[in-house]
Amino acid sequence: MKRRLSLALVATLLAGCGQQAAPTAAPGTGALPVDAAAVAAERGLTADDVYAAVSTYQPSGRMDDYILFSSGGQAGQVFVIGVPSMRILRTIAVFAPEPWQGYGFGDETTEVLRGGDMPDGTELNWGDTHHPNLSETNGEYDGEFLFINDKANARLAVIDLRDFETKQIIKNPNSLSDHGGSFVTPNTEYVVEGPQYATPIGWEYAPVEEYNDKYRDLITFWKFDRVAGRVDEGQSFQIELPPYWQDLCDAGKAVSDGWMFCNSINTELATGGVEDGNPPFEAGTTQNDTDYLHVINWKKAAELVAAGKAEDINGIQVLPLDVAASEGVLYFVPEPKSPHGSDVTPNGAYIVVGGKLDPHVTIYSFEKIQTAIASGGLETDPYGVPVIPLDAAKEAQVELGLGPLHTVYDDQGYAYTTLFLDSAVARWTLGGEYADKHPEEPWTLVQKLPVQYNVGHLTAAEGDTMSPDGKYLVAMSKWSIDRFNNVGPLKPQNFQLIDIGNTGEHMRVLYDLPIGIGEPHYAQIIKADKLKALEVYPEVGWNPDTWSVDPNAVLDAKDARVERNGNNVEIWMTVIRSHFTPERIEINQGDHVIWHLTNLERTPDATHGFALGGYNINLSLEPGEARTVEFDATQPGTFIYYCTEFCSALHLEMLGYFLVKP
Ligand code: RUQ
Ligand code: CUA
Repeated sequence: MKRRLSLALVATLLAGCGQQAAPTAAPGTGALPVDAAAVAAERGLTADDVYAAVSTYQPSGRMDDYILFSSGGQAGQVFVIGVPSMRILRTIAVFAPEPWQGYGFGDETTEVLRGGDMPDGTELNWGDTHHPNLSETNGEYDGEFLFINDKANARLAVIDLRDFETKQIIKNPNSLSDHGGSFVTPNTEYVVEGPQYATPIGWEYAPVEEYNDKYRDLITFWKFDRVAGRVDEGQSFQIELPPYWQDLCDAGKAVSDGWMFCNSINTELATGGVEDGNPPFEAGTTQNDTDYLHVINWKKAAELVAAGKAEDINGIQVLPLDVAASEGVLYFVPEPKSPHGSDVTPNGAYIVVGGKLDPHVTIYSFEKIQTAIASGGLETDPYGVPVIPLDAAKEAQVELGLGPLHTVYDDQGYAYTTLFLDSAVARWTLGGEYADKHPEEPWTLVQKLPVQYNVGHLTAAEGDTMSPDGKYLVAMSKWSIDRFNNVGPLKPQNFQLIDIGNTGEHMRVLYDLPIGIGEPHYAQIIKADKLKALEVYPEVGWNPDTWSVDPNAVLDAKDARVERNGNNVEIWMTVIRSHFTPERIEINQGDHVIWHLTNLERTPDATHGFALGGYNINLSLEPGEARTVEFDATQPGTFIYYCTEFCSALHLEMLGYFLVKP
């Protein structure tokens, strides 16, 4: 119901929200701005609108309580957003070149990007990012690292949250498609990359007719070396899985620590071919009433790999399917129907699976799964994997509505599930040890909140930890249709901030943030004070990749120089407001150029750019940063390098001539 606001009502609302509300105070003194009520009335804002506005507005200079890390979808990047203001703070370049960060335009960041190329050298310059995961210690976000997968090419990236920069991209040597990643184990022992569409191992050629025998999926456990801040490929392993198209995964925690849970969407083994009269994929993959929740004992798998039960395929240890099935690593439980999210509750006791084509979420009990495994006598699927009957593992089913996808949790014993087809978020109650936390019956639907529209994932404050915060959800809606000004047929996505902590029983939408830079999937929200990002690099001459002073850094402008050795020209350059030293460089066509640049600044935000027009070179040098560019001077002529950041009043004068003599 929309109510027009009276001035008195606004005053009451503002007073109720902790604002100073003295309608008689003089303007400009910080007391209640009576004209704010007039503005609200004139703009036709309802009481709900004013509540939403005062819940999210941050005065200039006030920081947000939470930081949201969102996948950037096909943009290939990560977006960083403040909550509750929903201000976009930053993009982190990951799988695609990003000019304003100088990412992928000549310096060492290009090597990071190229580290994810195909084994034959084919360059990959984009990614389809899906699920960012923050590093965890004892099941809590620790604010140190962020991981994200690329579904299009089966890759994983590592981002260091000291400087919010991508440090490593790994191409999966045996998979070409992933989806259930990245998900971390509770102490970030492993970063998990779960598969999606099956191919032969190493995506070798094999006719589709040989699908059942030759095509496989692989779940990858990338060993994370926290000290190095990199994945250690040599300590990582994979488990061979049937070609069932595993989908989303989640790691067990507390009681279920050591286990991993992934669902799957094609136990039908459909292979498409609508042009040959076969059922199309969408029909072929939805014939069965159930698919299989995969229950994986990763600690056991790691032991078997260490005991030599795996084989090396393309440089990584692969645990064969028959070993996984016979040695207690892999079990299946039926799950209805074309499932999607697989989400472990904060206490690790339950796994919630959304049915997608079923109006229920199904809740599995980890304890019941263990009992069924211990009782033995399980039948197997055609690949020899033991199957636990659904009834033996099921704790409850809750009917929520159409298209349940993903579930997150709060601190009050509620779960929240997105309903894609209903365009709604459902709040429902957990049972077990959560039953006392809320007044309602366990395992019941409490409220459905419409969101706009076709919501995919949702994310909760500290939601994937063992102690979620409640307070906020962000629903990540795929369609925005009529929510924003029309910008043509390609519409933005719509991130909707939802209040779940301050309004009694009722959820409500507080804010719509259009995302016109990709179609994000998942996001995570961390308490802002857990992040310990640097203001400036620790010392002048800092190399962000080696995390130490670069041997080629120039710490003083008087040491700037150019040296020639045959056809090799090496330049040591300093950068500071408002000049490059040197300002003239003359070389010969065909010279090989190695150009070291050091930003001497210590002032926060005193970033300089370095653009070399005509040579596709563009760097961003943050305070203290040292970078090196290497290229062949193939084009003769008079070129200009200049600073791309408006760093000072004399920024336009910050340039130099690069003369290449024919
Ligand atoms: S998946 S919503 Cu990776 Cu659900 Cu997209
Ligand atoms: Cu440095 Cu502009």
